[in-house]
Amino acid sequence: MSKIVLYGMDISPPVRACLLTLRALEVPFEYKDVNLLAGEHMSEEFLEKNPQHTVPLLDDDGALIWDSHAICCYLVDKYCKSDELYPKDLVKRAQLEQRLYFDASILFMSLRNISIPYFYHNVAVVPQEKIDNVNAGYNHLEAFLGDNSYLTGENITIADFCCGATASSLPAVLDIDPETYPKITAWLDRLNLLPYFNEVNNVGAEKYINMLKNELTVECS
Ligand SMILES: N[C@@H](CCC(=O)N[C@@H](CS)C(=O)NCC(=O)O)C(=O)O
Repeated sequence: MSKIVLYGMDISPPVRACLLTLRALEVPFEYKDVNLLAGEHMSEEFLEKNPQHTVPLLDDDGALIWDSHAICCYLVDKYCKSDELYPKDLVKRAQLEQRLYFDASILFMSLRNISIPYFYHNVAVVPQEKIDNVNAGYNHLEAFLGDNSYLTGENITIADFCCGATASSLPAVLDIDPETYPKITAWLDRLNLLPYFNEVNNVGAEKYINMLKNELTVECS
């Protein structure tokens, strides 16, 4: 088997999505910590590997892949004997990919648009509009879940790992009210039943929440 290296930082939701996928697949890998807060992602060595300077970054025997969603798809396609986590059926795959693009462009972005100004520019006052974007993401997620146990049906997939890693970190900026969002709440409880979810995801998510939660205030308009 080829040598897999994942570059990441455990507080990062997209990194945790890849760690969840690797753990589900039981694929051995080496983990290399990249301290974003110390600027290690801007080093010449890292930029040569990923000019977009983001984690996660996967190095699979010299093949460099970044963006957590691309990494998770690649890992299942290459290393999973069954296609349950990322179905080959075209319609199921397209529906799952919609959830991945939703995470990449809406859900995670609503968090990144608040956390990056805070971590890199000490911007602790958050415009209400950015909080509204988080709420809009929650509303979509609640609707996508519908009556299903997981995001694309009754089976857990990489869409749950990607959106779950983000959703469990979003309380850093806005709590998930169980009365408003009962389906998201039940889904996260279900993900918590995975034997590795706490260790692989929640420890980093809690660290992330603790770093942000009491530091941010919402701008009064
Ligand atoms: N869409 C990307 C987002 C990755 C991302 O924004 N990662 C953050 C950490 S959570 C990062 O590396 N930030 C440093 C930077 O953008 O320079 C993915 O899913 O991998």
